[in-house]
Formats: sequence, C-alpha cells, structure tokens
Amino acid sequence: MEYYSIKMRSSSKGEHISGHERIVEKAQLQKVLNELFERGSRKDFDFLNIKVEKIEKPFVVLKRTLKVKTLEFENPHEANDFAINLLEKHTGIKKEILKEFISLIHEGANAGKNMRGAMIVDVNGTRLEKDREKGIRTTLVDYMDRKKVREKLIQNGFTDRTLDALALSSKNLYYPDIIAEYCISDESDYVVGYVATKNYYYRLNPLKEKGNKFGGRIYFVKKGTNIDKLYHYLQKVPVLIEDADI
Ligand code: PML
Repeated sequence: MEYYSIKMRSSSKGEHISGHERIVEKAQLQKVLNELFERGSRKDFDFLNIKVEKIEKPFVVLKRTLKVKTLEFENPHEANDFAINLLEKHTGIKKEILKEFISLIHEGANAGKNMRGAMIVDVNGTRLEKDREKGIRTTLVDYMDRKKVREKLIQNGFTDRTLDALALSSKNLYYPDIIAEYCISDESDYVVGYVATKNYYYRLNPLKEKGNKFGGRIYFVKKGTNIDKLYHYLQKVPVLIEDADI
C-alpha cells in the first residue's frame, strides 16, 4: 500500500487561519485534497499551501489509541487541580512548578501569544524545546480508517477535535521518553482539554475558561531525554492508528 502525507495551512495577512494534516492511501488523495482545500478556504485567505509527500519510511502501526476517560468538573479551577495532582503523580514535578507552566499556557506562553507548538518540560522542571516561540509540533499521525473511527467517536458524543487530539497524544505517549501531556485548545470556546498518561487520555471538562483565546500543549519527558531523537520521532516518524479505545 502506498501512503502520502498531506499538510495544509492557510493564512490572511500573516495570521494563521487553518491547518490540518492527514496520511492517506494513494486512492484517497484527490478526495482528501478537496476536503482540505475546503477546510482551509472557509474564511477569507490570502495564502493557502497544500503539500503532498509520499511516505517512504516504514511507519509505526498502533492497534489502538490511549483509553479515553471523560471527567466533568464544576469549573476550570477544579479540573486543573485534578490535572496537577495527576501530573505530579506521573512526573514527580512539584505542584507549584506545574502550576507555573500551566498558567503560562493559559496566558500565552510566547510572550503573551500562543506558542506554535508544544513546550517540552523534563522531570526536573527544565524546559527543553529548541525554540520557545515555535515549540515542537507533532506531525505525521492519522487513523488507518479515519471515517470509521470518526463515526465511532461522534456517535459517542466526542468531537472532531477529540479525533485529532487523541491521535496526536497517542503518537506522543507511545514514545518511551514522553511521560505525560497537558493540553488546552487555542479555540476560545472549546473548553474541554486533556491530560494524557501512558495509558489514559483524560478529557477534562472544562479545563479552561470560556472565551480564553490562549491554548497549547506541554510534553513532560524523562530526565536525560535525547532532544534530537525526540524531535525526529515527533516530526518524521509516521504513525497510523487502527482504532480508538473509548
Ligand atoms: C477533547 O475534546 O478530547 C479535547 C480536545 C482538545 C483539542 C485541542 C485542540 O484544539 O487542538
């Protein structure tokens, strides 16, 4: 089977509008190109780029995603307390330090703007990403049969954002040196966020205040993580997932 990676992004006056990535079989290329063009052009744009590349490398196939658990809270404060306790348990990082990193994400971790990718923090509480504005973006991950998995998630009350975030965090947590992940959306009205650990994707509702336009991700990694190898895995190793564990 021949697989291709498709990456789309659109912008207006330098401001990001939309971005999406897929991995598809050759036979689906045309259809998915149309879908991504439609997605990128919903708003007025002055730049839209679609890149198609054949995947030559052997890829990782995961049988299933992390297991999804949804937890409801009275407010973001309670949900973040839960997240911080969970992260302390899994990373050993002190609560006060976790709180500082999480606050940064809620307030714009790139000098009052969103970072483009994720922050990387090791268990000593040291930031490791090569560029603090860019962060690290996980790419090259998709479902073998996206339509089937999407239907299953939507029927069970999940969203398209869950579909993408679950794939991304399942790729992340498959890497031995990544211990946990924290995420809130940069879409101001999407308040469900998550903490992922080696086995679970905890959807926490609501993890941020409605109306907050800030969002982002933190990847927590082991001490001594080789940063070049980590970047290579997250950006260059294709991962396809067979099913969602919900
Ligand atoms: C969920 O619904 O499972 C949480 C998804 C978080 C989406 C983050 C994003 O917008 O990329």
